[in-house]
Amino acid sequence: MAARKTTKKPNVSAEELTTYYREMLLIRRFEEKAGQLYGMGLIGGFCHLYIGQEAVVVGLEAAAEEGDKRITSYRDHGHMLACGMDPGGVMAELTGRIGGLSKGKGGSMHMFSKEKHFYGGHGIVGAQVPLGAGLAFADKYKENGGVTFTYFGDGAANQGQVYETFNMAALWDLPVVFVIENNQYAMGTAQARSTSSADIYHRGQAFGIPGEMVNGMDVLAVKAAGEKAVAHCRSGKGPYILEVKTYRYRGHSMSDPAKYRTREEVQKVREQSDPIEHVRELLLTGKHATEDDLKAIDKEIKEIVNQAAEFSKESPEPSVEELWTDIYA
Ligand SMILES: Cc1ncc(C[n+]2csc(CCOP(=O)(O)OP(=O)(O)O)c2C)c(N)n1
Ligand SMILES: [Mg+2]
Repeated sequence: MAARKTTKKPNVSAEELTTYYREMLLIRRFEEKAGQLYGMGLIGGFCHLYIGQEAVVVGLEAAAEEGDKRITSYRDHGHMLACGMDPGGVMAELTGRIGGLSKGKGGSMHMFSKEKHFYGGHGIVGAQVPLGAGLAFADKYKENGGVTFTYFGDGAANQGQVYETFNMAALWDLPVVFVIENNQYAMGTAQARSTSSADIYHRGQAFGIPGEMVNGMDVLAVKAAGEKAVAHCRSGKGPYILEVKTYRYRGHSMSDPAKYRTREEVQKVREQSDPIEHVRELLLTGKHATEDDLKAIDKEIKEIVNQAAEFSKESPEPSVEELWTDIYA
């Protein structure tokens, strides 16, 4: 992974940096708490944590405008928190309670928000990619200037439907940013074992879709690349690909013992490239914040997450009648 560069002083305000710090920390602490609740047996089924990847979604949300859409895979808690969905509603969905965003009937992989333009939450690898292009098609048809962020993983990038989608998105100049969250593993398979080329974003070339590689451990780099991609899409030039190089610290899901990599590998990334530590350093060295300021933010975030966890335990399970609501028939 590209090493983080902190030598150049970034042109960014204290307020902006603090916002990114807060948003990334919320995702990290939320996910840690979800991991704990899972361990306690309060969350069942699949649960895929986003720890390590926080800068990807926080950087791209900073490049989005009101009305833009987002759609992603099952590793979706970070995306929901970053677009402003309620942490209590997300956590209560994880515990399968009525206060959850899908009334406790969807779980970790199946949450949506019309208000925040979040279209899921998809358990089938790659399924969200054509759906993302469909959302962009609707925006283009309605001429509303919207852009859709369609997130998928390095493993999903080897699926055929991704390339059928690239073809149509390019053919119709759809305003969609394809975000490849390259965390370097697809379940237990390292990228080099599954993927013929080192750079996945190159694959857009066959369809005339421009793209670039981005350091996904640097929220400012992600934001800058996101702004460029969004400007491209919004100006009517069609899709854009961002391959965001990142890393997940935890296993694929809560049931993964992660035997396919060493502890040292994970530790090295944590020590050398952690996205939250990066912003923390920028805040402290730029004298934008003191240790005490950051401690106060940490406390505030912990409080939000604790409240979300309390709500997720106190909210009742859905009643049997709920089986007959929110269905097509
Ligand atoms: C069509 C389909 N095939 C296989 C699976 C099982 N599966 C779940 S996640 C996954 C790996 C996906 O890896 P990647 O796209 O890199 O995303 P990440 O989990 O790293 O975020 C696989 C094979 C599935 N859910 N759907
Ligand atoms: Mg992956």
